[in-house]
Amino acid sequence: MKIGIIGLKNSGKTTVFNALTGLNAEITTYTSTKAEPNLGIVEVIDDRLTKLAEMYEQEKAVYAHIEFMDFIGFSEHITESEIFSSSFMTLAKTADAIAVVVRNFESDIFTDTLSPIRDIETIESELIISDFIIAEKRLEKIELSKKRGIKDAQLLLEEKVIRKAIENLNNSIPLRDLSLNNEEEMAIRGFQFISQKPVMIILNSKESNFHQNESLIQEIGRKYKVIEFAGKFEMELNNLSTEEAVEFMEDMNIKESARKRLTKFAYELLGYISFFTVGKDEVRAWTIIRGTEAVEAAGKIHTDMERGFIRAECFTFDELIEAGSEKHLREKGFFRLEGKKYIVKDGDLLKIRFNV
Ligand SMILES: Nc1nc2c(ncn2[C@@H]2O[C@H](COP(=O)(O)OP(=O)(O)O)[C@@H](O)[C@H]2O)c(=O)[nH]1
Ligand SMILES: [Mg+2]
Repeated sequence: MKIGIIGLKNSGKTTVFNALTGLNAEITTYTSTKAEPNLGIVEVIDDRLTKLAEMYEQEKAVYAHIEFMDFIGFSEHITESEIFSSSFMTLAKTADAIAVVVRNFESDIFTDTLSPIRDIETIESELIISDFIIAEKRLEKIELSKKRGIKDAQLLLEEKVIRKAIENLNNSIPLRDLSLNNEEEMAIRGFQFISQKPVMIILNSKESNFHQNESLIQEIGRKYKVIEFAGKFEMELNNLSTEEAVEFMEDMNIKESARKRLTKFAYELLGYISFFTVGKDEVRAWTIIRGTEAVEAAGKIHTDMERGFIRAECFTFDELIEAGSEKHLREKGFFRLEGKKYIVKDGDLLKIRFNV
């Protein structure tokens, strides 16, 4: 999973990026001219997989990964007409979800007043404008094609969706709020519209008022999924020993690390779940979208497993814990054989029987 971190300049994107990744990317109070984003890959530590490694006596546990991309503050650097061609948009398009870091701390470096709501609106309109430009350009091309006599069903469908998109964007409605059926969705998928991507707001609060922003969070929450960080504080935790960090977190009433909180949040936002496999020499977590069928999940592991799928041997992590071991679990009759169409659940352990 790839998450693109965006936001206004000095909102704390790099700080949050560092807090999440444990990396030490440069924090600047000035406009960086660096066009390259910071990239960081982190493991999704899932305690269930840790437990499985222990139970099956496997040394190797392969966790899922999340890739974070930290961009420069784009609205300051890129004029509207440049957005589409910019390296920013090209990269942002590869993200599965967008995390918008919003400033909720005061500092001398800002001349404007503190207003997270205003900043969210600014970012949202940037995304909308960017998509609007792309959609308009596409519509011009479609009209040209039609003049040249190309009028196949696919083109007409695309035109319909693009017009619908433009109408929405014109009314300041992001494309993620546009309801499209499967066909319509497919017709514009190639454009990777940025306002269509799932979005989460990271409210970056100062240490002294962290956890005291209920009404603000409620207000943002009416439109967006929102999570609160104390970015600077949480970044600094990375420099402490584990014991010290735990103590500091307790003081701030932070129960889990920024990374863990964001991971859970992102999985929820994107509708992702995990299933596990126990192999010869590793236990492993796999990420799939909720609602995925067993045969498709098998394909995640290996295309041969999808092609030659026979059955999935299946039980849940909770059942395994309850039984105490796989042997007991079989005795208790928790062990299931599922077919291709079985909808894989979060926490399932799968063994795919296949034949190619
Ligand atoms: N007080 C406070 N300052 C922060 C916080 N997050 C970032 N800053 C400061 O804001 C400035 C810009 O941070 P940076 O992460 O570089 O912002 P970016 O431009 O969005 O990447 C730096 O001086 C940070 O120390 C925060 O949560 N609280
Ligand atoms: Mg930065």
